Parts: sequence; structure tokens; C-alpha cells
Amino acid sequence: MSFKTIDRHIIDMERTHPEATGELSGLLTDIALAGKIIGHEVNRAGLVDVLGLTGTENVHGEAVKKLDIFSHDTLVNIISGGRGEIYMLGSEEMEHPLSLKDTIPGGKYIINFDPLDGSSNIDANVSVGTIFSILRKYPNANVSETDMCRQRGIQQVAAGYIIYGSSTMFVYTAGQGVHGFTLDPGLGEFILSHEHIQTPKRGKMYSINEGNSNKWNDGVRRYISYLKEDNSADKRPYSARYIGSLVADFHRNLLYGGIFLYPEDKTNPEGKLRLLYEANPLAMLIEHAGGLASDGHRRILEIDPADLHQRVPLIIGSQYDVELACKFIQGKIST
Ligand code: P6P
Repeated sequence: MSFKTIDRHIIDMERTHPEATGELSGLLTDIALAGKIIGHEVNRAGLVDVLGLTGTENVHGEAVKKLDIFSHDTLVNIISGGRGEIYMLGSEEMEHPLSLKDTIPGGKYIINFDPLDGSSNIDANVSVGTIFSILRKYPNANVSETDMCRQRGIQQVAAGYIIYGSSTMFVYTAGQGVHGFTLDPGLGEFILSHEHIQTPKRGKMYSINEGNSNKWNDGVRRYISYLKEDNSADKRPYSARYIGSLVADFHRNLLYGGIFLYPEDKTNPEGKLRLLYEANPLAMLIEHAGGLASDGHRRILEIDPADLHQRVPLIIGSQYDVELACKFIQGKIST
């Protein structure tokens, strides 16, 4: 059995892409190290005083879990103390991006991340995750330097997540396929376990918070009703699966197929999820795995961000399912 670690896998990928400088592999290795540390803390959360609230709120007025802050601090410390690849970083836990140009001259990359998505579920031992998006640093004439994090998703050079669940997994793409690594606690290494992940073209599951159904627009309501119709010839009804932790819902759909929706609704006109450090990285992953990601009208990766913490409706998953959902949302199907 070949024990291919993340480092080895990235070196092999670089061999086939001579333009790769190795800096990106250094950054991905740093993120993986942060994931090991965060995963260790998440897995022992019930034993030490890291559960519960800090009593503070983040920039969005949301109660902050202790593990949110621990995860954010771990990522910042490791990335800024790394091999000097990073120019600037944006985090869900910071109102503004953090520039590292004075401490680490010559950084070539920008990273946006959600340090611990789904953290409201931690006390219930539900899987949570870190989501990251890597961009190149190049001046964008339309934005000030501090807003250099605001680039469209098609500019990403790499994206991925670490899911802290029954096992800790690191899933990433750098544009040459989507690959999953499972942490071997005994070795302390992420070992390649899912090479070249391809998501099924059509799924059997849908993932949406049905508690919001009275607030959905007509297209979403009709699409979800359509999935529930009894039509065995068309492999309906679909099964409902909703964990309420984006990384967990996404990871299941990536492997098994299906569709996840967090659409806009009467109380969330822009949806709930964040474009730069949730939707964009997952959209890069799903497209490289053969799926699609839309806001119902536009390809997620082509949306021009107006703000670091911009929210966006998210329809993501198997190609057939996302295409059909968008037709309902756009009023092109009136069944
Ligand atoms: P709701 C978790 O708080 C999160 O940000 C995502 O991980 C998850 O997909 C979503 O919110 C769940 O939101 O409104 O269904 O509880």
C-alpha cells in the first residue's frame, strides 16, 4: 500500500507542472499542519475547557466559540510563520484582511479562510471544518491594497477544506484534480485516501434547511416539492439529508452525489453563506470534481466580490441536479 503523504503528492504534482515553484506546496503543507493541531483540539473539546462560548461576538455579531478563536489563531500563527508565501490573509473572524508584507517580504499568495465552519454544532459533536481559498497577489486596479483579497473565484490557484469528523480529512485541489487525505493519528500524517475524486453526475439526496421553507422564493419551493414527488421511473423522491454544518453536508455530497442549497430567502436576501471563504473554495472543488456551483443565476466562480464578508446564495453539487434547480429558480420550469 503506497503511503503517499500530502507533501509527496504535491511534489509529484509539481513534477508534472514545471511552472510550480514549490511555494504553494509549502503553503498547503502549513495549512495541513494547522489542521492537525485544530483537529487535535476539536477531538478533545469535550475534555478540556474549549467548549462553550467566549462571551465575545465576532465582527458579524455572532457568538464566538472558543474553538473558533483557537482555530483562527492557529492558522494565522502557522501561515505567517511559514516559508514566506503569504502576502495577506482574510478570515471570517477578522473585519479586515491582515497584511503580512512588513513581517514577510515577498509573499506571493493571498489566503481567505473560515477557520472553523459549523462551530455552533461543536458541543453536539457534529463534524465541523476549516475552509480555505488561495489566490495570487497581484494588483487589482479596482481595489485598494487592503481589499486585494476580493478576487473572483476563477482566480483561485488552490482551494480546500479540512473536515474534523469520524476521521480528520484534508481535501484540496490545485487545478489538477480533487484529492482527499485521511489523517493517520499513529503516524501524524495525512495519507492519500481519495485520489481524483469525481462527484456523480446525478445524486439521490438533497440538503436544505426545510425550516426556512415559508421564506423561500417560488422557484426553490417548487424544486424541493418536485424532488419529493413519487416518480420511481425518474428516481424520485430524493432523500433529505441536512447536517447544518456546511463542510459535512458538502463532503457527503461530493462523495455520494446530491445537491446542497442555501438560497436567498425573505430574511436572508443574499443567502447566509460567505462568497470568498465558503462558496468560492467549495465551488472550485466541485467544478474540478465534475459538479457545478451557482447562486441560482450565475456561476459562483464568476461573481465579482464587493466585500470580504459578502454573502451569496449557494446551490452546489451534482451537475444534473444543480442545472435543474437553477431552471426552477429562473422560472424556466413551471411544473
Ligand atoms: P442554518 C453553520 O453555522 C453554517 O454557517 C454552515 O456551516 C451551515 O451550512 C449553515 O450555517 C447552517 O445554517 O440556518 O440552516 O442553521
